[in-house]
Amino acid sequence: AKRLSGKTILITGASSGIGRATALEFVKTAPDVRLILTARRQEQLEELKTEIETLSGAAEVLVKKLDVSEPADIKRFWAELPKEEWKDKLDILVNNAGLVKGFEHVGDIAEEDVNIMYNTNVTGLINMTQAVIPLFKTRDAGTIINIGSIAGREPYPGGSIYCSTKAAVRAFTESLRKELVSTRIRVAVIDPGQVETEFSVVRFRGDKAKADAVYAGVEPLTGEDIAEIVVFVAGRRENVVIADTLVFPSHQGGASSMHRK
Ligand code: NDP
Ligand code: 8X3
Repeated sequence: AKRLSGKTILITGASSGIGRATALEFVKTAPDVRLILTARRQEQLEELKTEIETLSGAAEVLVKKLDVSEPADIKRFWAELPKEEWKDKLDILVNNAGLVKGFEHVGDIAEEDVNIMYNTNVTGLINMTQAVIPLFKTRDAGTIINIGSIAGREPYPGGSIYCSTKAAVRAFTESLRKELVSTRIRVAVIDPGQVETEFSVVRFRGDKAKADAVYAGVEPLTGEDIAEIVVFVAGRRENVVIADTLVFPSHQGGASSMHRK
């Protein structure tokens, strides 16, 4: 808690699921954190800000609408972010924004779905990272935590695009960590297995019944479970890098190894 006290943390995709839970977990761990909460849905972010301010009077929260899949929007975001108060103070970036669309097989995947997954999960994460690296290098400090997935390690049929985006996150993260070995900047990837969030509702394009079926007879992880790990990774002594973490619920042994009751 002491190590995270007063830290400035930027979270992408904070409007739901893991990102939202991560914001709350940082505040529970260090009540005086300073959070920059971003996503496309501003209303959810404003609600989260109110919830955080009720939880801790000492937390500072800045809400910013940001679509990471749009390079121009990322540029606008950084240009508008108050320099001395927020940008120059940034300590931690959590690249969490991401999504999956559909289960179609190669040959049948809509171009729009390919683009939204790559532009969000890969290009968005790269662009956000490129924006903070110069800041972190100037201070020879900073932590980048990327949310990957078991899907990046174990590709499955019907997941060619999503799985390959998460494999890209993994490779990008590893190159970056190696590029930064002469610095004090930390780079981590956390790969969750099955987590119940809005993830499957988005995958099935709003079909709640299909999304619920994904979690029938199993006990998935919650956003809070992953949030606790993000905050743990961020809160280690500055010389400690928890480089790589794979997290399953107990019924899961791999992307397609699942025990159902
Ligand atoms: P949710 O759908 O609940 O949350 C996804 C978040 O990403 C939302 O806040 C959404 O906000 C945001 N987001 C999506 N597209 C964009 C965009 N273009 N720009 C900015 N923000 C965006 O799912 P999860 O919490 O589960 O997902 C979080 C991360 O965890 C993702 O990277 C996902 O791939 C990964 N993951 C999830 C697993 C799971 O089983 N749930 C397992 C392994 C990894 P908004 O719509 O407001 O923009
Ligand atoms: C989410 C995990 O296996 O449903 O990243 O794609 S999986």
